[in-house]
Amino acid sequence: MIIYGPAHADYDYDLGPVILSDYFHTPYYQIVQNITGQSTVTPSDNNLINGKMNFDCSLALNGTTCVPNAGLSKFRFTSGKTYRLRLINTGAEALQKFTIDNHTMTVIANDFTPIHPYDTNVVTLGVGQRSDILVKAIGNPSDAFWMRTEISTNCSHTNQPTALAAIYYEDADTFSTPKSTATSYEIKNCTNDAITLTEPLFRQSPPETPAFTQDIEISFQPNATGAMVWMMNNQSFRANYDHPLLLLANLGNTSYPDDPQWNVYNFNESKSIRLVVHTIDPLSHPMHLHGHNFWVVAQGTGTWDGTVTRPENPQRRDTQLLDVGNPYDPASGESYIVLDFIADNPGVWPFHCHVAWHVSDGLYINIMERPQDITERQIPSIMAQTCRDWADYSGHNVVDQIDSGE
Ligand SMILES: [Cu+2]
Repeated sequence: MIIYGPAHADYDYDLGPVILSDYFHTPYYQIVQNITGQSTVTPSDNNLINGKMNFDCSLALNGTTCVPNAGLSKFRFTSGKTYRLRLINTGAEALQKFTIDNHTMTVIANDFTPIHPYDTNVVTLGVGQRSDILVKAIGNPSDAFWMRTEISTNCSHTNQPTALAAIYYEDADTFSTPKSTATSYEIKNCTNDAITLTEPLFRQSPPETPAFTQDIEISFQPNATGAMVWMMNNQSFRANYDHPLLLLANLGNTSYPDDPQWNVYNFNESKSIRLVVHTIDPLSHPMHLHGHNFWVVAQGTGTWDGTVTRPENPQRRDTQLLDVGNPYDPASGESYIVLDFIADNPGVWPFHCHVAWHVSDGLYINIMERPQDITERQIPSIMAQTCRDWADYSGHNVVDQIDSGE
């Protein structure tokens, strides 16, 4: 779905969504079964732009699905015109580095939050992140160039990192193969661009001192049964399908002492909330909050010293990459992000890593916001009917919950 908001930067044509995604030949359910509770990784088999990229199926594992020569996505440019591309990382695990040979890109929005435009030769997108960019067609009418997205192998696991799409100018032969050279860029870490660069167009400042600050440590460690799982503050999430938290909260039941694995953080009537999220583990995490855009008031390595970046108008978005930590440097090897938001949306909101295998292994908490107001909300009757249908189904069938259930 595209929402056409007012444009704050001029362009001639909207090319619509450009979907970047890692791809696995092994079916999703099978991968989840293989990784849940294990410390194994499943590298992706390929990388796609708008669902396409060729593949040599002789390299595919036996018993997996593989379609050779799926072809490449193709785009048309007219010399001198400016194009808007709506980049989306819809993948399962990959951190994407998006480039267009010979072209500079102008980033105008992150996660649908308009920002003051800035130029870059590479756009970084963690799973679930979106960036709107403008590209000026500076080539000649007969030119052809590669559009590329590369899975960062420093930050993700893949056997084939490169996805290509072709851009043909108005007089180019659309059956030709572009001969352009890839943009070189430095991979320094597994974060988004510096938050000093990404300033929202519409100014909003978080409260100087949030009403409540929650520290959250992310770690990968064995649970009580020895399964390797992701934890937030030493607790891994596991859903109970029979007890939807929003329904319980709506009925006034907001404390679950027997079920620590529900990972509920009840912030009660706090008017503003700060999450200080940190890890020493050597993997990066695109952290996503439902129901809000948060301010990213700080990111870095070591221990946060309390400094807020551009306090009058910090970056706002709904998914932010937490960099890799360095477990060999326990004194200063942590990475952190600090996220502020206003508690203006009563509900029970997931805050989780967007990497599919991490959330399957429990990297997830529930943020309970203004529970008093939740009890006063009317839950639509279709939801109650869904609960009755579920009770009927699960009463007659064994439900195989192979992962955290998020
Ligand atoms: Cu993660």
